[in-house]
Amino acid sequence: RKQKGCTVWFTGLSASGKSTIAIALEQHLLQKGLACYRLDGDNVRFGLNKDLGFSPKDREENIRRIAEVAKLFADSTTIALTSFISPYKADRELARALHADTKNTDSPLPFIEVFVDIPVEEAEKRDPKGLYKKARAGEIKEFTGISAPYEAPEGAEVHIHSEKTSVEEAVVMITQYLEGQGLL
Ligand code: GGZ
Repeated sequence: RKQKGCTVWFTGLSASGKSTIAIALEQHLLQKGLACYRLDGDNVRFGLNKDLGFSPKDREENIRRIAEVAKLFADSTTIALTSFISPYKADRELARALHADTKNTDSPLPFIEVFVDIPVEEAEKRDPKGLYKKARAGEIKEFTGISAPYEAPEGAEVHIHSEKTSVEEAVVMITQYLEGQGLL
């Protein structure tokens, strides 16, 4: 049976666990023999988007380009996994709309939004890279959750409460959703 492509779009605060879950999901899919590709800050913000910072305009352009690239992977029948804060509702809606738009692809491509939900206090307690501390000290400006907004999704296909859900459980939640949609 031919694999279908789609984009699994993670959104959530820094230190919410998005990348950890995306990596575990990628491992799970690869073990099943499915083609997938994970886009995250490490391979995008240092390459394609190295000209962009964290102003609202730059985040918008960051998300727009990532959405276009994810869509191309999905169109190639790969499962694209994206792991970016994507704090603005309008930018996520644009990413979704691009996947539905058939101007540059044969058919609409499924877009699955996964909200990795964590209270900002909890993310700040985790602070694995010390970024929240720097943001509180004013050393990082416009830091999401501290001095820049995070607009929580309302209609995410999968909603993971990060403090109460293990990485393995999160992977099961997402794969069950994808199976239900006939995507796995
Ligand atoms: C938020 C920032 C900022 C600011 C640097 N605000 O925990 P991390 O380090 O590894 O993940 C964060 C990453 C966010 O980049 P994204 O491309 O996902 O953001 S967005 O979707 O909003 O465009 C964090 C680091 O970059 N970082 N400065 N000011 N996160």
